[in-house]
Amino acid sequence: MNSDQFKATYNADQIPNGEVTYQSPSNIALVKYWGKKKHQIPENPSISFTLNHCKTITKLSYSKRETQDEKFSFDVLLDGKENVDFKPKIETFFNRIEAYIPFLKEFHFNIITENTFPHSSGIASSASGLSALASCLMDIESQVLNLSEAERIKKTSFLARLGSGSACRSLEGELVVWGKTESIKDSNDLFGVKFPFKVHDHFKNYQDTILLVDKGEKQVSSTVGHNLMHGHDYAETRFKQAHKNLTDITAILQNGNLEAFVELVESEALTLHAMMMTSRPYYILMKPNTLEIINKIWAYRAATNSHVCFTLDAGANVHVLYPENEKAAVLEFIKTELVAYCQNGHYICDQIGLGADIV
Ligand code: 2P0
Repeated sequence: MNSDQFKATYNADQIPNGEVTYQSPSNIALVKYWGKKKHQIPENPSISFTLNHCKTITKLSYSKRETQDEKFSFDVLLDGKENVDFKPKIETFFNRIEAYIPFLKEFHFNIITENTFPHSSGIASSASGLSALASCLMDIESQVLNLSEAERIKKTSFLARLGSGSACRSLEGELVVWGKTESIKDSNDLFGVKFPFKVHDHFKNYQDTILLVDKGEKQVSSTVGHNLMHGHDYAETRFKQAHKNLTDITAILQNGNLEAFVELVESEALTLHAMMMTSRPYYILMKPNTLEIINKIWAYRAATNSHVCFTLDAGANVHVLYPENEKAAVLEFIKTELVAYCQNGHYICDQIGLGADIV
C-alpha cells in the first residue's frame, strides 16, 4: 500500500468559494494504538467502537486568496473562541497533507468548530476534530474529482490519520480497524477500514458511559506517549500482543462471547497504562478515582451476572462499556456507586455510532 495513490492533480481554479459543514464522532479503542513510526504509521493494528454523541461539528468556509505565499492562510474558532493550542495542530496537519490536497494554499479558510462534549472534559477532541476537518476538505475535492463514496471515505481517513492517528477510525461505524493485521484482509497502515464481518447481536447498540474523573489537561500528551514506545523495554512484546488481541477480538465480535470480550478489553486498557508506567520517563495518567471505579466494576460483576467492563483512553476518565440489554441496571449502578468518583458528578452517556456525516 502506497501513499502516492492519494496524490491528486487538478486545477484548483475550478473550485468556487463556498462553505461546508461536517460532524464527526470520537471513537474508543478496544485494542489500542500505542506506538508509531514515521509519517503516522502505527506499530500495531487497533480497532475501535465509533461513538455517537461525542462529536465535533466543523464549518469550513473557503475563499480564493488574492495573493499566494508559502504560508497557509486560515483562522480557527473553537467553541466560539480563538484557541491558541489548536492553530499549530492545524498548521502541522496542513503541512502533512499538502502533498495530497492541491488547493490548500489557494484558499483562505475559516474553520469554525465546536464539540458536543464539554471542552474541558478531558475527552480528546483530536479524533473527532481532525476527522471532521478532513471530511470538509474532501467534500471540496469531491467537487472536482469524481470519487465514489468508498474512495472519498478512504482518502478522508488517510488525511485524518496524518492529523492524528486515531482520527482515521472515526469516519465510519460501527467498528473500524486501522493497521495491517492478518485477520482482516484489506486492513492497512494508511487508513481505517470498516470491520468486515457480521457482528454478533450482543454488540448491537453497545453502550459507552464515560465517567469524567479528571477534566484537566493531561500532563503527558499522546504524541509524547507514542514516542516513548521507541526503545521501550516491552515494546516488541506489546506490539505482538496487540496483533494477537486483534485476531482474538475479530472472532469474539462475531461469536458474541461477552466474557472473552470483557477480559480482552480490560487487559488492553491496563496494558496501555502499564506501557506509560514503564516508559522512561515513566508517568501515570490514572487517578485514585480511576482505580476506585475499576474496583467497583469488578465487585459489581462478581456480585451479578453483568457483562459491564471498562476501558481507558490516554487519561484518567473511565469508559464503561456494556450491552444494551443491561442498560437500566448498569445506569442504576453508575448512579448509585460510580458517580461519586466523577469530577462534579459528571458523566456522558454514549453508544456505538455510524461515523462522520455532512450537516
Ligand atoms: C487509541 N490513543 O488507539 C490510543 C489509545 C489513546 C489511547 O490514539 O500522535 O491522538 O495524534 O497520532 O491518535 C491517542 O493518540 O495520537 C490514541 P497522534 P492520537 O485510541
